[in-house]
Amino acid sequence: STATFTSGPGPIPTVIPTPTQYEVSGETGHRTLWTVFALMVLSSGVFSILSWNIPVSKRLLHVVTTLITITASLSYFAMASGHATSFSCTTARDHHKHVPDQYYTECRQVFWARYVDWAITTPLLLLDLCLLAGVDGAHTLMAIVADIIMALSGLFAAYGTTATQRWGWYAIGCISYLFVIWHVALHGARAVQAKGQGVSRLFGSLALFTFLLWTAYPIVWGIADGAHKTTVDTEIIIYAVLDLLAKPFFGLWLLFSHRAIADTAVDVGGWWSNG
Ligand code: RET
Repeated sequence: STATFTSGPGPIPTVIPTPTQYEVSGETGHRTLWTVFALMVLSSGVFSILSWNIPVSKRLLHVVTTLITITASLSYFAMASGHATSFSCTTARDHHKHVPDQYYTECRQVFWARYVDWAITTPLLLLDLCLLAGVDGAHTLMAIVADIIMALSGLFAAYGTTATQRWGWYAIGCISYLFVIWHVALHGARAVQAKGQGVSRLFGSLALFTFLLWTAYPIVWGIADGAHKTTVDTEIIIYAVLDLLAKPFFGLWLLFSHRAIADTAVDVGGWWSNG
C-alpha cells in the first residue's frame, strides 16, 4: 500500500510505498462495549429512582450524577454500534528489519466518543466533588476548564501523526491534570472544613479514590494509545473497568452517603434552589 506523509515543519508531500498494519477491535471488545452500555443505562435508571422523593431543590448532586451515566450510555452506544470511531495512522522508520531503512505505517482504531464523553463527564464528576466540599464557583470553574483542556488534549494526542503531536498533547494533558488535582485537593480540603466531620471524611475518601482511579487513565493511555503496547480489545476492557468504577460505583457511593449524612446538603444560594 502507499501512504502520503510529510516530514519536518514545512510540508514536503511525499508518496512512499509502506507496509500498513491495522489494529482493530474484535468480538471481545464489541461485547464489552455493549455490556458497559447496558450497565450505564441501568445506573442512570437507579440514580433517577434514588431522587424520586427528594424535592427538586435538593436534587443537585442526583441530577449531576445521573447526567454522568446518561452521557456514558450515549458514548458507549456510539462505540458499541461501531460509530464514533476512525483510524489514527502514524508512519515510522523501521531501522532494524530492513536495509536500507524502510517506512511502515501503523493505523490504530481510535474510539473518539471516549474523549467527547470525558470532556463532558469528568467536569461533572469534579462538580460533584466541589459541590460536596463547598468549593467556591471561581475555583470550581478553573478546575473544570483545566479538565476540559485535559480531555481534549487526549483527543488531539490520539490523532497526532508525529511523535511531537502525540506526546506534546499528552504532556499538555498531564499538566492540565496536575492543575485539576492540585486545585480540587487544595481548595476542597480548605472548603470542607466549614462542613461537619462526616462530610470531611466522605470528601477525603472520594477525592482519594478519584485521584488514584483517574491517574490510571493517563498511564493506560500512554501504554495502549501512545505506545501501542496492547491490543484495541485489551484497551477497551481496561477502560470499561475504570469507567464503571469512576461513574456508577462513584455515583452510588456519593448518593447513598448523601442520603445518610445530613451535612452533605449542597448550598449554592438561589442559583439552584431559588432561595
Ligand atoms: C488523557 C491523556 C492526556 C493526559 C491525561 C489524560 C487523562 C485522562 C483522565 C480521564 C478520566 C476519565 C474518567 C472517566 C469516567 O468515566 C486524556 C488520557 C492526564 C484523567 C474519570
